[in-house]
This record gives sequence, C-alpha cells and structure tokens, in this order.
Amino acid sequence: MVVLSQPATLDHCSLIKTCKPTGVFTGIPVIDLRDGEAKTLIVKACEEFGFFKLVNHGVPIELMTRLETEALRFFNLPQSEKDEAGPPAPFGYGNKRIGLNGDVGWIEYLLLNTNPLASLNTPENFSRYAVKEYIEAVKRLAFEVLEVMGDGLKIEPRDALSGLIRDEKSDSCFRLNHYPPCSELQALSGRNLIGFGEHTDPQIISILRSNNTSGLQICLRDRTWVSVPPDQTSFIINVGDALQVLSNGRLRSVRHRVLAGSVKSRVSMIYFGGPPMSEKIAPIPSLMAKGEERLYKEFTWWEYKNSASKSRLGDNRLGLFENKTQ
Ligand code: GA4
Repeated sequence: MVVLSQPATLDHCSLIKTCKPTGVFTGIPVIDLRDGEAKTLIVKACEEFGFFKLVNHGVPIELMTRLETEALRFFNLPQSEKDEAGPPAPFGYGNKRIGLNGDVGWIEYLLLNTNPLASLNTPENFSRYAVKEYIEAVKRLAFEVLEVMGDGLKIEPRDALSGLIRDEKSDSCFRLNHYPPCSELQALSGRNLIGFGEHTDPQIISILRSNNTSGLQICLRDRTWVSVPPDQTSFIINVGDALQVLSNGRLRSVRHRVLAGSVKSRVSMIYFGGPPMSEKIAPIPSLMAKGEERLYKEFTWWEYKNSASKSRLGDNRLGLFENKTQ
C-alpha cells in the first residue's frame, strides 16, 4: 500500500476529495440591480439558495482593482512585516488560524472593523484610502440591496433591515483574504485543500468580491457542493444567520467554503453587515403568516456573538436559539 505523507507545509490543513454534483445545477441566480423585477428575484434567490450574483450594481471596477492591487502588495510583503499588523484578536492580520478555537485553512487575511464609531484598523503599511473608499461604496450597496429586499418582502418600514446595518453602532466588519497557490497540491492529484472551511456567515448580509480565481463553493439543499464561478466585476451576496432569524427561516443562511488552488492565488474582499451589539434579533412579525410558529427565540446580537466566539467554524451557531417543538 502506498501512503501519501502530507508535505510539512500542509500541517493541520485539511485535504478533501470533492465529488461531482449529481443533479442539474445551472448556477446561482444572476440579478441586475436596475431590473424592475430585482426585488422579487432577490427574495426568491435568498429563499432558494441564500446566494445570488449581483450585476449592474454601480460600484466602479476601479475601486475593486485598486484595493485588490493594494491587498496583493501587502500580502507579498515579508512575513515579519505582515505579522506587525496582527494578531487578529479580533482584528488585524491572520495567517492560517481562523477564529480562536483551532480552525485552520490555507489562507492569510486582514480583518478590519468598519464600525463608523471606531477608527479603521488598517495596518500602517496599508493604503487607508483604498480601503475606506471601497468600504464606503460597498456599504452603500449593502443598504440599497437590503432596501430592495425589504420591498420584495413588503416589510414596513422599507428600511427596517437596512437600518440595522446603517446604525452608527452597527457591528460590521471587512475581510481581505489571500489564498496563495499551493504547489504541493499538484502532487496530490484529485485532492483539494481547504482554504476556508465550511460555515455560515453570522451577520445580516455578506457582500463578496473576488478576483478571477475559482474556489468558492456553496452547499445545496441535497448537501452537494457546487462551485460558484469567479467574476471579478460582480458581487456575490449571501444571507447571514441574523437575516435567517429575522425572516423566520424564509431567507436561508447557507453553508459555503473555499478551496485553495494549485496555480493561481485567490483574493477576496467581503463586507459583513451586522446589527448593533444591543439589537434584539427575532423573527419580524410582519414577515410571518397568521399562526406561523416562531422558529427562534429572541436574542441580542451580543449574545449570538458571545456564543459564536466559542464556536468552531462548521458549528450550527443558531442551534442554541431555535425554538424546539416537541
Ligand atoms: C465567518 C464569517 C467571517 O469571516 C467572520 C468569521 C470569524 C473570524 O474569522 O473571526 C469566525 C467565523 C466568521 C464564524 C465563527 C467564529 C467567528 C471564526 C470563528 C470560528 C469574520 C465572522 O464574522 O464569522
């Protein structure tokens, strides 16, 4: 028997064998923000997949490429210089370790606090201008998407969702990820290395932009994993746990993961729009049908975050807040 020993550099990182999806999957819905039907299509996509791709979003591509170039310049610095920007507890530079409870991936990243009341914790050797400009644009987009979604859901008032992340105390953050190519992978044919392990996003909404390198996969209802092809001009938007609760499970917070590649590096930037820490999260009554059962107990965002900080990446963080019926 031949046993492949893992190269030292892959220590602690997981290798997985991915299977071809069985059913017919034609990709996540593509939605044009300027389409008159956008409100209906966004809601439908979030009910079915928890994910959609947004085009015609109005964010200039130059803002994206400028920040991508700046991110790559930073990630290509000597390790010692990058380490000066860390550790990410909870914000700063991180390398391989994700969170506080032993999760690892083939990744390095910068985690930034975007709370309007806090100062932006960009490392000294990073262009604050490029980050600020991008975050401002993507925040505005997040507000707009949540308002259009609010229209589609017929929430009163229309800004009930966007108001949660627009609040000056909103607990939102921004993540710049770098998945370097892993050359050892070529030797382990048919294997994939986990860049970022499977998880759901905690917040209300996540707005992701990546360069032209694949890697992102989402989990379908039948539990098969499907790849989301990269598109550097669009945004991939997904529902977070808090929005699943606010919509009493109607909009789905879906598991996703990122596989590392052997040739090209992947750079992604994600804005996570979350509510203020003291905000009470519970199903919104106007979104529930008469007699519909509440699937979740009310909790504050602080309570969720507190339990999330003790969780592993792949845990079901909403389990604790479910209303268990006999
Ligand atoms: C997943 C989504 C975001 O990247 C993130 C992650 C956070 C972290 O990297 O510190 C968490 C993870 C994420 C969920 C559970 C906890 C917290 C790592 C982890 C094991 C920034 C977030 O908000 O939640």
